[in-house]
Amino acid sequence: MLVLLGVGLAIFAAAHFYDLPPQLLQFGLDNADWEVDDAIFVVFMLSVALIIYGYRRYKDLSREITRRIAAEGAALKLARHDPLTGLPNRRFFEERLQECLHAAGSLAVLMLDLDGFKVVNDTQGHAIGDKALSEFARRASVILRDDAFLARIGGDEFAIIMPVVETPEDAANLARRVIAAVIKPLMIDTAVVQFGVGIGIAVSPNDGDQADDLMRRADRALYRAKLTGRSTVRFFEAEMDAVIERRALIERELRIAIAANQITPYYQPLVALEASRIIGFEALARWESESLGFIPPDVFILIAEETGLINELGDQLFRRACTDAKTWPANFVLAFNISPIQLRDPTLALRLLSILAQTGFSPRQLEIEITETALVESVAVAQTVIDQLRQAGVRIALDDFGTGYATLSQLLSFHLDKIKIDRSFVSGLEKSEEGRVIVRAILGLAKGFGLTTTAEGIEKLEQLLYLKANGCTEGQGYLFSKAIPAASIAALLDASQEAAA
Ligand code: G
Ligand code: G
Ligand code: MN
Repeated sequence: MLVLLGVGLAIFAAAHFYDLPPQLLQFGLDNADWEVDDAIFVVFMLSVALIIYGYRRYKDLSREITRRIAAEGAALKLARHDPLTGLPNRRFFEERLQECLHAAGSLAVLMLDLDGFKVVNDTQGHAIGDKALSEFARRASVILRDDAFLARIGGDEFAIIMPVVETPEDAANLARRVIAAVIKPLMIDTAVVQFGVGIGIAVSPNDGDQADDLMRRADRALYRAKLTGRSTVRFFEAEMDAVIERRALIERELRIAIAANQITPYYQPLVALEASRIIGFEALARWESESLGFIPPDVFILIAEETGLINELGDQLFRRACTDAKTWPANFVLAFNISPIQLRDPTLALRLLSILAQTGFSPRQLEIEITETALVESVAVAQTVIDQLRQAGVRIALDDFGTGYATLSQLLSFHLDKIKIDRSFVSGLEKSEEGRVIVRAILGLAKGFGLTTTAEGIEKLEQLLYLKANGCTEGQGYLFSKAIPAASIAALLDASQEAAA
């Protein structure tokens, strides 16, 4: 109390000696007849008010500070976590990996990528895709021990740090348990979806002692796992670096080759079996690189697909093929391959039709070859593209029939004109009665639905005779000819006419 009074007096005195606020002065004048008691009382009240005000201000400030700390904490959590699954994100993962690497001993980095996620996301919608990712995160979290660190580092990519491994087998066991937990089908609303997960593993210090080296190498092992098949586990191997570097080299050269128009279609004859006559050609891309030599099409087509170059390359090859095919006999067919990636683009049909118009090649002479995978992957877009092409008079052939996952009803709903029987069935003809039963069944099915058939990969006369006897309409294969350059076609046609005569 005394202290308060002291403070009050001090303020009063100070106000006297220095400049008093005008109101206070007025107050003093108005109340000049006040006793000292009254003055002391006023000073006392003023001091109390001042102290209460100070205290309130202090409380406000400390509340504000607490709030800011909490907000910063939330922002920090947001910056280090993925909002969808609540898992740590890539940044947090890298920080944690750095920390773990400071400890002595061996650790494992596992890179995970869902198999089949894109299809679910595209066909069932993003809401289902989101739920599937959350469910994946939940299942994986459940089976991980406390010391393993799981993060979502990209769309359907996850990563795990196993901070202590005695032997690499520990990491492989963990990977297998994750796969086992993930592949059980899951119900989302009314949809049943099922994924696999590919896993690549790098182990320190053998595969590197730096975070970025380990992550890159686990990624390379993952890339290989994905190529091998669904739900596969692969460890990093030194040879993978070489493969990836080679791939990067091919990709660089491929860009140059496309820009310079150096990839050209070759043409393999299509033969009508009954009449033994060439009725057209399938265009097959060939690339002789100046620096790398001959690169097989399955290698560069795959890279073109993965890099998105396939659309440009496909258009370029198609333009070239139409120009070449215009010089062939008027009733000849040009068969042209379209990859599943190309069929995801809704503008594909319009682009092909405009190239037809520009080159003056008739849509009625064109046969587009698509694979089952394309039909399963992006059904709606594929259907639209196919409808647009068919309306223009283009025929649609199903390539590599029997090697994909399409169901019969899916196949029928696409209104195909032709089935191309995969060469694995043709080479299976002489192997067993089962092989022959399958081919006869396919031919019967096609006939029943009014589809023509081309047998691929005919290499032997016996194969040809068997196919012809069982109603196969067309054939293709080394027995007739491999793919040849455009410039050799005239000579081939002359030779086959002479042979017929
Ligand atoms: O040509 P083969 O000769 O090795 O062809 C290998 C694979 O590459 C086949 O599956 C074939 O369908 C595909 N392919 C060949 N040429 C083209 C092309 O111009 N476009 C697309 N998308 N695929 C092609
Ligand atoms: O996937 P698609 O059917 O488009 O690919 C045709 C592939 O088959 C090309 O790689 C082509 O070179 C190849 N091919 C064509 N005829 C034969 C053949 O008689 N035997 C073998 N093994 N391959 C062939
Ligand atoms: Mn083909």
